[in-house]
Amino acid sequence: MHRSWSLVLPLGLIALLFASVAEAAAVEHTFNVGNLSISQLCQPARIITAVNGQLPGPTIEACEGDTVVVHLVNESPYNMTIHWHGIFQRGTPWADGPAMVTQCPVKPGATYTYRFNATDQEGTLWWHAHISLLRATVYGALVLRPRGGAGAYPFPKPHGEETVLLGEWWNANVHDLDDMAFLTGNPPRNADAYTINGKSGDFYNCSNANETYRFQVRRNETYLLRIINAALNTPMFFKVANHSFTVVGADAAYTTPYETDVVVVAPGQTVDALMVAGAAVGRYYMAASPYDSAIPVGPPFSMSTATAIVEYAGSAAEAPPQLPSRPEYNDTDTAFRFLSNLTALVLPGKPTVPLSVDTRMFVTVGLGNSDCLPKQLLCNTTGTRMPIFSASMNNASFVLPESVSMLQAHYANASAGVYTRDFPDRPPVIFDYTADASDNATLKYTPKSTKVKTLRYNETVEMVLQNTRLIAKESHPMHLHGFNFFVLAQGFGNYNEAAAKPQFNLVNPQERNTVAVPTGGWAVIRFLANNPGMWFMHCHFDAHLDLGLAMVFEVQDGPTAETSVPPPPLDLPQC
Ligand SMILES: *[C@@H]1O[C@H](CO)[C@@H](O)[C@H](O)[C@H]1NC(C)=O
Ligand SMILES: *[C@@H]1O[C@H](CO)[C@@H](O)[C@H](O)[C@H]1NC(C)=O
Ligand SMILES: *[C@@H]1O[C@H](CO)[C@@H](O)[C@H](O)[C@H]1NC(C)=O
Ligand SMILES: *[C@@H]1O[C@H](CO)[C@@H](O)[C@H](O)[C@H]1NC(C)=O
Ligand SMILES: *[C@@H]1O[C@H](CO)[C@@H](O)[C@H](O)[C@H]1NC(C)=O
Ligand SMILES: *[C@@H]1O[C@H](CO)[C@@H](O)[C@H](O)[C@H]1NC(C)=O
Ligand SMILES: *[C@@H]1O[C@H](CO)[C@@H](O)[C@H](O)[C@H]1NC(C)=O
Ligand SMILES: *[C@@H]1O[C@H](CO)[C@@H](O)[C@H](O)[C@H]1NC(C)=O
Ligand SMILES: *[C@@H]1O[C@H](CO)[C@@H](O)[C@H](O)[C@H]1NC(C)=O
Ligand SMILES: *[C@@H]1O[C@H](CO)[C@@H](O)[C@H](O)[C@H]1NC(C)=O
Ligand SMILES: *[C@@H]1O[C@H](CO)[C@@H](O)[C@H](O)[C@H]1NC(C)=O
Ligand SMILES: *[C@@H]1O[C@H](CO)[C@@H](O)[C@H](O)[C@H]1NC(C)=O
Ligand SMILES: [Cu+2]
Repeated sequence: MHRSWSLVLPLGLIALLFASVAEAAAVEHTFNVGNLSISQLCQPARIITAVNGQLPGPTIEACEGDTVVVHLVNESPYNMTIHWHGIFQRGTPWADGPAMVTQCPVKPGATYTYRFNATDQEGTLWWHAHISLLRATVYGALVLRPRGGAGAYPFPKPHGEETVLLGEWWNANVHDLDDMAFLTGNPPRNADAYTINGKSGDFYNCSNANETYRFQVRRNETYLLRIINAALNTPMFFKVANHSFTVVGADAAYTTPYETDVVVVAPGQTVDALMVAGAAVGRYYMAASPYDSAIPVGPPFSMSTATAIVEYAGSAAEAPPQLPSRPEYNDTDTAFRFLSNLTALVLPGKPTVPLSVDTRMFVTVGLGNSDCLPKQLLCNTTGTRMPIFSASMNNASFVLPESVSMLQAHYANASAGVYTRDFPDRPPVIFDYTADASDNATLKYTPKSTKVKTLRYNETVEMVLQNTRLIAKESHPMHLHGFNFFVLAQGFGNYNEAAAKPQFNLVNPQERNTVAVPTGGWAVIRFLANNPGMWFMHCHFDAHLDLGLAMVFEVQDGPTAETSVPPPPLDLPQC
């Protein structure tokens, strides 16, 4: 069975027509990635890289269990890969997408077909480029509805649904920014604007009506907002003036309904929230404003606010919208209250938190310094070892291999020269991770390497993620490919097992693919390694990923063909 419906008909109509179809279907798209000329913020038109001429790119709509097929046609001048963020890719590790981890890039002029099943997940995910900084403009939503359609949600069926993609915009070529960042050894500069569905809204120096996204509602109806943080480096506070939300999902896992008037969403995360259009008929701003958790303060960032307009049917077209109050940029209390209070909606047949643990890891995450690389300018001009800005997990600063992808090396049983199996379970030195006095040159120094942690099929892993004060504390959004994990507990300061264990939620911990480790704090996660392959774990700030805040889990094959890495697809790009 093979229906290319999504290419032909409006998706909303499709969802209605096929809501009662119970069998799995194929959802097929062609993604032409190429140049798009676009004018934003009253700048002269510039050329960006985009899918099918759209910013954000097309939404993929599927039902749980469907097969998703996406033909990537690279018409851009850059190497390209696409990651299906949050999809488990069980049995399809070659379709995960991170460049040089599971595949070599798709070169300009080349094609690659991603094929995977959206099994055992419902809710909101997304897709994005996983190479250079190109995800700044190459991204879109991936919506997974229950088999039975919108009537089968574990909450009352909303009257309407809306995807709300939060992003960042640069008045620059982001690929060049990435190259420059590498050459200078500094992170790329911060964004010029935040965006909602690609548009920055009414509060930038140059704004016009066509740069503000509008969302039409009818009074007293309920809407499901699928909020996705696609920004490269900025966690966001999200509010709608005079409206509150009931959170019902996060990272495509249902949550216990949680009432709030502010949603907090870190890069890589999604939140599904119901909003009742229960205010007076009128116009209200949706606002996305930054949460900057760096202590002491990091590089300057834009304190601006992206807005869109929630417009009630019957409101006077030009009535000035209400603007919500926004949390301060450094409001860690509000961020922590939201992020730590979510719990899973426990449903029959859904996986629950593993109660026994095979492998325990304690992993520091943070910034540091490394020696510059020969290709970098500092080394080049001085000819000596100069420190460059860096980041690491357990003091190992990750670099991607260049000759072959890690999954190809794994499959060919040829890891030599590509990666080593010595990612440590503990940091090399135990110190006061979060104290200002710990920010010394010895502790900051971190060597570059390509280390993996090897797991047996079906091992259960508990990982404590501990942020450090090296250079700055910061809430790093840690994303794991190939799995969801359960978040058992979170807190501030140095992790203290004796104090933390009694607080572990082993009943209904939130299930996620990305956890924002509290700034200067820790989070405890558990997952079941039931998915053979090479799975990237990394900070979802692109600025930190490039600096090496990453590692890879190598999960060995299980006993059967279904539990083993299959042969690569014939069109897998070669380096
Ligand atoms: C795309 O834009 C780049 C400039 O950013 C240009 O060099 C290239 O020729 C363009 N490619 C196509 C196919 O138009
Ligand atoms: C994906 O789903 C199809 C149709 O249900 C099935 O034939 C195929 O084996 C599945 N693939 C994997 C890798 O599970
Ligand atoms: C608007 O321009 C002023 C002056 O150039 C600048 O200080 C301010 O940050 C800008 N605001 C936004 C939202 O870009
Ligand atoms: C957006 O509006 C401005 C004037 O406000 C106009 O010059 C421009 O062409 C419009 N752009 C699009 C894409 O409609
Ligand atoms: C919305 O609900 C309120 C309170 O229940 C009611 O007074 C009002 O008439 C309703 N408005 C519409 C447009 O249905
Ligand atoms: C919206 O809320 C603000 C306070 O946050 C209040 O001043 C205003 O009157 C409200 N507007 C409406 C239309 O309810
Ligand atoms: C947030 O920053 C402001 C200054 O911008 C400062 O006055 C305030 O104390 C800070 N709040 C916290 C919780 O650090
Ligand atoms: C959420 O967490 C905070 C601690 O950060 C706690 O004070 C609060 O009571 C919790 N519950 C709700 C519903 O916010
Ligand atoms: C400096 O860069 C140039 C051009 O990339 C290269 O030819 C030269 O070998 C580099 N020098 C050092 C010391 O790495
Ligand atoms: C840095 O911290 C380490 C570990 O606490 C300590 O051994 C070392 O003496 C410190 N170095 C300096 C220069 O303070
Ligand atoms: C892996 O674990 C799952 C459940 O946790 C179990 O159903 C399955 O039999 C296990 N497989 C192997 C090979 O251990
Ligand atoms: C594209 O990727 C290939 C490896 O597949 C690499 O050799 C080449 O340098 C890359 N090109 C660019 C422009 O990064
Ligand atoms: Cu980070």
